[in-house]
Parts: sequence; structure tokens; C-alpha cells
Amino acid sequence: DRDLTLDRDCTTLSRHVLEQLQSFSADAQDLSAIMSRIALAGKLIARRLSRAGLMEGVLGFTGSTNIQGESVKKMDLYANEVFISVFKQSGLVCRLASEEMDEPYYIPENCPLGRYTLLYDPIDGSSNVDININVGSIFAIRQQEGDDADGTAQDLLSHGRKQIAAGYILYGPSTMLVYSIGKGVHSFVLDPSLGEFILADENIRIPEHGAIYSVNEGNFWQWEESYRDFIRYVHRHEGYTARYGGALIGDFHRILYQGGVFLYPGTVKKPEGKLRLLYEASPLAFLAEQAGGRASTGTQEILDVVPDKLHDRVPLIIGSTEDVALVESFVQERI
Ligand code: AHM
Ligand code: MG
Repeated sequence: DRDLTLDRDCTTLSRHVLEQLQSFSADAQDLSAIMSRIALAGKLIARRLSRAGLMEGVLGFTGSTNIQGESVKKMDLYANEVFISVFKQSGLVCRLASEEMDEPYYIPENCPLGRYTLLYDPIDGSSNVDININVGSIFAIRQQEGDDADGTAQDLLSHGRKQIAAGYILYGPSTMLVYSIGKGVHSFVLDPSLGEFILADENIRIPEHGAIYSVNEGNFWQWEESYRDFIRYVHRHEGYTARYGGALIGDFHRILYQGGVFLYPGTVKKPEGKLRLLYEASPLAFLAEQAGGRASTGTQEILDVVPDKLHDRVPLIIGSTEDVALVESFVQERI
């Protein structure tokens, strides 16, 4: 049982970010500080999740619904607050926008000096919390543009190429943080005894093709015919295998390492699907591209999509280049 931490020169997340930026410029320091705060949020959430069955007030619903009409879980609320707390007094992040808040939240003491916005989904796949299986947090960082004096956050209604960093924290058997600042995708494992995220894999590359297709096939009859064509295709060809965990981060993480495709298409009634662009699809699209994969709506790169509203949804096809192209070929055949 060799200690791999030593083999990896004890590379912690904050050191890694600084090395990636190869500078001690103000921007580099900012980004490194922001990543450390995100890591702290991850540790706090992981700690609470790991004791979920032992503490009161962790599992179950709050009784209220969010802007998207979904029932809010206690863990959603807790995790949403955690991200706000870790950025208070950091001076860096002025504005936070999350799945759990109707409008962006401005941290009074950080505005207007803070130049960054954090977009996040505090607990993605939260239906998994009550049954003790994996969930995740998703994040993206953008530069705050314009003065946003009226608080309308119009600058956030722009494409995903404006993200300067993105990533997720996966709460699984171990807690992992995966991030990119536009220089490849790197993963870290939380060592709970050290309280540090230690480098696991640098410059992860998504295989060009993988056997896995990950989709909620229960929606088959609600999809456009093109998606049914794709499913019929994988059913009739050897070499495909289904995996679906009901939590995007776990499903995406598997594909990042092993290749394949995750999809959440729109239905005939809801053509835009379920997943949100700004804090679910776009951050993962940023990672996918950085790892040599792709993310598409079927007709457009996810990173090129400009939302009309903060909580806009988008159909998502993400993973290996070949497998994303295969799904797209069925979509485009039917246009
Ligand atoms: P949430 O952010 O409200 O948890 O919803 C997003 C989740 C994703 O993690 C997952 O991929 C998807 O919803 C699963 O949806 P479904 O149960 O319809 O398959
Ligand atoms: Mg979500």
C-alpha cells in the first residue's frame, strides 16, 4: 500500500492552479484563491453528506419549491448556502447564480470590487441523497462584465466560451474535484485525513469512442423520433452498454474516463429538455472540449448557445467525439 500522495509530489489543488497559470499575476492569484474556496465548499458538503444518515435535518425535503417548480431538498439548501458563505469576505466573487436561487445573489461586502461570478448547481442529482448514492456540485467562473448597476446580470446571457474555469465535485465512494482553467482537465481526490485535494490525473483525455450510452430510456415514447432511432441503433449493434445513475456528474465522470455518450434530449412537449445551460450543460461542455470530447444540442455546440434567461434549459449530448457525432447524425437526418 504505497502512498501515491508522495509519488505525486503532494500536489494539492491550489499549487496545481498556480503551476497551471505559471505566474503570480493578480489574475492567477485570484483564480487560485477562488478554486481554494470552491474546494472548501466541496469539503463542507462532503462532510455533511458522509454523515447524512446520522444527523437530523440532512435528508428529505424542505417543503418549498424552487423557480423551476422542483421540490427543494434540505441538502440543496445547505449546499447553496455553503457556496455563498465560502465566498463572503473573499472579496473576489461579487455575484453568485445557482439552480436554487431565482435571481443572482450579490454578496454586499464583495461588490462592486469583486470581478468574478460563480455559476453553480450546489447539489446535482439530489434525489440520490436520500438513498446514499453519488451526487455532485457543478461550477463555472466568469468574469463580471459591464457594471451591472441595475442587477439584471445581462452579461451572463452570453455563450459558454466566456467561462474562464469550470468543474465539478463528485461525492462518491471518495470525493473528487475535476476542473479546467482552459489548460486541460485534471482530477483530484480528497484525502479526508489531510483535508486536501491531492492530484489524481492530469490532462485527462476522453477516448474518441466508448461503449457506454447513458440516457433515461424511460422517456423513449416522449422523444422525437430521431432519438428513438439512435436507441434502436445501439440496441441492434454489438458493443454498446447502458449506464444511468440519475445524477449527471456520476454519469459524466464515467464517460470522461471511459468514453461514450451521455444524453438528455428534449421531449416533444419540452423540446429543451431538463438540464440547465448556464450551470449544468455549459461547465461540463467546457470540460468535455478541454478533454478532447464534445458537447452538442444536436445541431449546435453547447458552448455556442446563448441563453435568453438565467435558468434556460438545453438538450445535451456530451462525451466522446465519435459517439456525439453518431447521435447528431440521427438528429440531423430528421430535420
Ligand atoms: P437536479 O439538478 O434537479 O438534481 O436535476 C438534474 C438531474 C441530473 O443530475 C440527472 O442527469 C437528471 O436530473 C436525471 O433526470 P431524470 O430523473 O429525468 O432521468
Ligand atoms: Mg441540477
